[in-house]
Amino acid sequence: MQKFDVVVVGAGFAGMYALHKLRELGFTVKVLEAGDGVGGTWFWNRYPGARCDVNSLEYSYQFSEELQQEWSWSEKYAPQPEILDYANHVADRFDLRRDIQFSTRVISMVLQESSRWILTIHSEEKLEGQFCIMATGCLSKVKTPKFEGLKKYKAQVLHTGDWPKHEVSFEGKDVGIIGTGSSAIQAIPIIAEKAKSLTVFQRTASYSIPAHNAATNKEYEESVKTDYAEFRRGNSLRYAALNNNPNPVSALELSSDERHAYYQSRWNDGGLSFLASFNDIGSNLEANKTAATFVHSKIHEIVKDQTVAELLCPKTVLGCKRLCVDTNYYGTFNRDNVKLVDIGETGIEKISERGVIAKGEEFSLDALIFATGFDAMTGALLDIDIRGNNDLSLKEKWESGPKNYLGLTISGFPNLFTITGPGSPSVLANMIVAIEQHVEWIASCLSYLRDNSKQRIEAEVKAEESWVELVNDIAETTIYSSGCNSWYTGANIPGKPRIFMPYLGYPSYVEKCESVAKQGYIGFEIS
Ligand code: N01
Repeated sequence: MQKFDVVVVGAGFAGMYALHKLRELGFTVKVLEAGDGVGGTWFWNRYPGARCDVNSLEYSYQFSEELQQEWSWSEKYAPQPEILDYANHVADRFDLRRDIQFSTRVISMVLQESSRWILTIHSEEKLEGQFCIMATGCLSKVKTPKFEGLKKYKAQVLHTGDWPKHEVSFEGKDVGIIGTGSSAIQAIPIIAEKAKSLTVFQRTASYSIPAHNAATNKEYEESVKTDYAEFRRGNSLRYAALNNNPNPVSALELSSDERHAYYQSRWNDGGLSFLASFNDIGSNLEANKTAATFVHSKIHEIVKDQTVAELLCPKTVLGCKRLCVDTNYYGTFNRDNVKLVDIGETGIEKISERGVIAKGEEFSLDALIFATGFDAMTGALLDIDIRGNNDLSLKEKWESGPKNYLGLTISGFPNLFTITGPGSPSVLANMIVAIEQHVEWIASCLSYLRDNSKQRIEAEVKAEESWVELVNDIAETTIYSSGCNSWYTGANIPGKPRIFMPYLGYPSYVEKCESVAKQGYIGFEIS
């Protein structure tokens, strides 16, 4: 059996950096990756229109000054193929592939008395690691609803989160898409241009802000690159580690005309910074309503058929489900070949041999796309049979929701780390920034253990309980506790325990992680 200091599961941006960083520190590392290439999210999500909605100059690694200086993004919001190229470039530039085993799915992980982990992969081959790092991603286990009749459906079935590598042609086809979250909102305008017809099955309308994507502004790029480190430092002090130009003013302080004008300027700028228009959109429902009303007015302005416009207007709290960013999403519903079927009240009845049955009608389709999202944050971890102290499985431990310490470690599962796990800023921060912070914290922790001749680290139950309470208490002060059915809370998966998973506020999170380390890893048992 091959033995390593560290086994990393996943070769997305988290696993790649973990490998680089730990190898640099002299640890022996093996990365196991289910796909046949690096890139994680950007490897699997190849649907038409997939792109990042964080500015490219921010959605990139900062650990290497040379890398961030030499790489140039072609657009403000990079398209999926370019992000995948970047991931491949990083893998080559830092010679990562020699320590990554591709096409390898981890089936189980069992803790030994020695506190080392034995991992079994699909071929039943086993590997041993003193430490394991789960870099399995927050949005990597796709969710396909179990619609009656799906198995009998004869034509093409696709999922945005597991899109084929080859180009899929929709030319001359009647296409259906289920879901109107971020993935669908990006795919719908592109598919509509190609397909004979596109039927969109919407259960809950989403708020979407125009991206106003454009070629990279070279002057801006140069100004950032003049002092990239300072640009990154400034971003790391912001709530979501994004350069989103937060306005420190309450939405309720302005007159309605002033507020509208301000929202309009943010709408013109485009993108996620719309959420930072005022300082209380995320915490005060009345303030939030002003933002929602503004977006509703834009939808009614863009969409010609006012009945369709009204159906596209979300009735939920803005930002409670993740805000979407689009290019011509609402405008696409003005096309003659696009039909909106609102299934909010009735759901999808079933799938027939020919297509979808909803609202008593059969929609005959040549291709059916699931844009139905993911079993987020915990799905990929619980897919592996992970067994810690006394053979306790992670599934049992998290039966009523994920519990961990710092979003990084789990009591009962020593020597195991989760990158961007539940209980950490992860999906509510710039993911790459959150990933680098986690990798660096873990790397320092492993170096500390090595320098002090220690073999084992485990979160204390008490520290874990306080952490879970803190994550929930913070969420309670925000609009996230307003009860919408978001994947942040597990509400998109039938039967999944509902608990708000991310930690809100990147800077305070980092402070806490650093303070724990400075105090000799307080809250951990080390031996
Ligand atoms: O998934 P989603 P996604 N019957 O869960 C519907 C990131 N991302 O893949 O809301 C009918 O958001 C569901 O309806 P409802 C980003 O963080 C980023 O789009 O549950 N419909 C919803 O409309 C994002 O949030 C980028 O009522 C069903 C949709 O399917 C996350 O990934 C791009 C259904 C799922 O939406 C996930 O986005 C893409 C059912 N049984 C994704 N089940 C960028 O960076 C589900 N739905 C731009």
